[in-house]
Amino acid sequence: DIVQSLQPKINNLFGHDKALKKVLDYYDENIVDETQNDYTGVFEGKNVIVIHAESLQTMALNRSFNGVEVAPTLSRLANEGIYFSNYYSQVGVGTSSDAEFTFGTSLMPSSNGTVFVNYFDREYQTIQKAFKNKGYYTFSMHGNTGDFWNRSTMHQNMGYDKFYSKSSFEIDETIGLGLSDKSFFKQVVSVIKEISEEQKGPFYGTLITLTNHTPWDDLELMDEYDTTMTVEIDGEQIVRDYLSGTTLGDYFKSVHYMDQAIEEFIADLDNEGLLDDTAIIIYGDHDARISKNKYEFMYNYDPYTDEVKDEDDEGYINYNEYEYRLDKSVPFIIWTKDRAYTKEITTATGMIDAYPIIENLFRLEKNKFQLGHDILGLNSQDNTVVFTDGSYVTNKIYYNGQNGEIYSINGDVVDENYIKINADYAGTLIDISNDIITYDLIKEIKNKSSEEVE
Ligand code: GP9
Ligand code: MN
Repeated sequence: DIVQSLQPKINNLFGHDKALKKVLDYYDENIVDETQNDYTGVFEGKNVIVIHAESLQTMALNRSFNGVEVAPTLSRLANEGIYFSNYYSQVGVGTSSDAEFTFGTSLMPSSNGTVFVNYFDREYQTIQKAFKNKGYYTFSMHGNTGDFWNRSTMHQNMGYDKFYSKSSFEIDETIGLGLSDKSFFKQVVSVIKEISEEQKGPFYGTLITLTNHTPWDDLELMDEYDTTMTVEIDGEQIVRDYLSGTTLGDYFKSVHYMDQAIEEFIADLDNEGLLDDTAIIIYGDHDARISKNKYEFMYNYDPYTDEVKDEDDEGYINYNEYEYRLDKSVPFIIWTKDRAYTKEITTATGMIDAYPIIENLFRLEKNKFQLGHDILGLNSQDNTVVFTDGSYVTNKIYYNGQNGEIYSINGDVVDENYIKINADYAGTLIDISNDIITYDLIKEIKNKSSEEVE
């Protein structure tokens, strides 16, 4: 009995020591150095508004129906700003909250449970704290209750000075899960105005949208967005209503609504004089969880026959598992009103890279624990984006961590070594993150190094 009851304690001790050694060795070999490149400090001192866009996927941008774009504002911001068009969310079961975590810490989310719920009492090195250290006032805003994903606790832990949750807003219009994005953004502008008047320094604020959350079945308050396709058959114009009522059709309507909400928000900020010295950062938090067969239908629908093409038909798209996974890419946009930096980055980039990129643009103090890279400033041509299940994507291949399958993205051939080095790297990032999270190692390592200094 004694052995039995002591076993978890012994394992934990042993696990801790092993984890600490592994993490210290990793950072010894991968020192996060100061960098200087074309983008260092170019946005230093500007206010920051981060829009955490619920379920926004890249495939919704630059897509039109009947000549009208699904997301004209987001597409415009992407074209006018710094746009990562090959960017991936790296969430685990903690979805929205994992996106906030990876974006804010440059670590992978936990593989066992969810950081926001299970590891909320650990110390993390966050982008919010880094902005605070530069004299920024930090806040977050979201139309849902503060206890959802344990945000009230975790937003404080991450270094937000204030979290404006549901109770801070007037719930005057509800769509889907709660307060509509349009009402939310309208109300947010006046609060940001107050903040900017009251605070002496700049601000860093995260706005978490809500309306574009699955299941997109509450569309009455949204403008009618027409997802039909018109074709001419025997001189007659035929309208094919092939997507209405389907998950993808409803999703596009909902994204169109979010796009309008963001368009109005940016116009309102501008009217209040809040846009001139502010960088707008937008990311899709994770894919919309729409099943593969819906995409297959959309890509292979033939409006002339009103049927779905099969392998023998001309123009048939073999939409395999990997095309589907690549379609889960989400946008990452950094935009300023003066359009000072316009650039599309096609290098595979992950959400853990957001912090190092922003850190460089705003000249923040280096986060020594970051696992991501400054893909913008370092101008990488190839990069490895790791997913929580050990899969990864680069500019050349998608590697399935579950069965070892390789998908060549552009027909590139890679050698065994490339596959192995990246698979090891994926395992390392996942292990280091889990060790840090489970054993609260950032706190311990920081304490150790300050003791050494003394
Ligand atoms: C809820 C919202 C959705 O407040 O952020 O979370 P999700 O279901 O996407 O993880
Ligand atoms: Mn989400």
